[in-house]
Amino acid sequence: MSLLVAVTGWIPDQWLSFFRVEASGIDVVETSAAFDPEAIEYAAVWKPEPGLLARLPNLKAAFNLGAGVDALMADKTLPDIPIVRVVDPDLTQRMTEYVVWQVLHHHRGGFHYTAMQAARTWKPIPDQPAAADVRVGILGLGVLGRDAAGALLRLGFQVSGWSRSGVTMAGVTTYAGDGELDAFLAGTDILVVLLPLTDETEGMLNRSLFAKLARDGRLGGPVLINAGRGGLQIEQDLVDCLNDGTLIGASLDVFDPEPLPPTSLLWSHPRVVVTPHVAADSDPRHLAKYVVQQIRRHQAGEPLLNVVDRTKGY
Ligand code: NDP
Ligand code: OXD
Repeated sequence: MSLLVAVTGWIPDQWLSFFRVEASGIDVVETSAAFDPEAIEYAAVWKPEPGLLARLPNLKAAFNLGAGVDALMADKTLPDIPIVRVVDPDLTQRMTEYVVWQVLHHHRGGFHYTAMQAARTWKPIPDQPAAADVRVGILGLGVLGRDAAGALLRLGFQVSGWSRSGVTMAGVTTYAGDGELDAFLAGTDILVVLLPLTDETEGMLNRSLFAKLARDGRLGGPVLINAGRGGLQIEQDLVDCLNDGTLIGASLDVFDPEPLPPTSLLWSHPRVVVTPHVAADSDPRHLAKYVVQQIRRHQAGEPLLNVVDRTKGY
């Protein structure tokens, strides 16, 4: 029995070495060397070449080495096998760090103080709002959204969340589905986006949505933080809304395409923080363990955990 490891854009040797440590008794193979497609029963992948999995006739399950499965779902030849995504406390913690970092940046006047330091100017923001005065709305109250919500609540922010099913969480005002989206947006000063990219969510971060965010908040206007996927946002709308004050700031970790082209206006926009899709990196040490444990469960006849719902696309 073999496990195929195929990662695009990451360092394959690093992943292979951690898998080989964890997977005693399992033959770990890679795409750059010859392998027998019939021997592969499991695959651990990140953005694999489309069609690769369809060429493995005995594949029993594929493990996506990230939380978001959009790249895999875009492969129209994907075989009808369970697709398992990452749910990992280390990745979750990293995302919560990113969200807290960026919320505090906007809440505490990060752009202002960076500019004032560059100008050697002592200029406090008058009447700094308290966290309790600021409403953070999380679009996507899943594994990552709920953890970030918990950390923001502990900091004292007012937190709300939007999901498809209306999942509830103590201390968080929750909204469900398209019918409650406008009400959610109307009560949000800082919009944190932790949604998957699906047919339903693609392009939803557009001018029409930004215009529905609260304009009566203590920060002087709404802020966008997107760590979900770049395909959720319409980049031109974002730039225009930042320029005309519909948004007063943004933190963006994800783009379409990635890497963000050097010509993008987002790089140099004075009210934008750009990071290169690093909000929550997948750590090979943790994920090799996670995948191999799941393979052993599956071989013992136990159900796989965190299987993607192919009809919902996440
Ligand atoms: P989950 O599947 O646990 O959560 C997704 C949330 O989005 C759920 O609350 C779900 O609602 C909601 N949702 C999905 N579609 C809709 C819809 N059409 N309408 C309303 N709500 C919807 O995912 P995770 O929290 O683990 O991850 C979220 C995303 O974060 C990933 O898909 C990935 O794109 C991104 N990500 C980015 C990283 C980075 O480094 N920038 C790292 C890791 C992930 P419901 O609860 O009702 O199903
Ligand atoms: C993920 C990611 O989905 O890295 O885990 O974006």
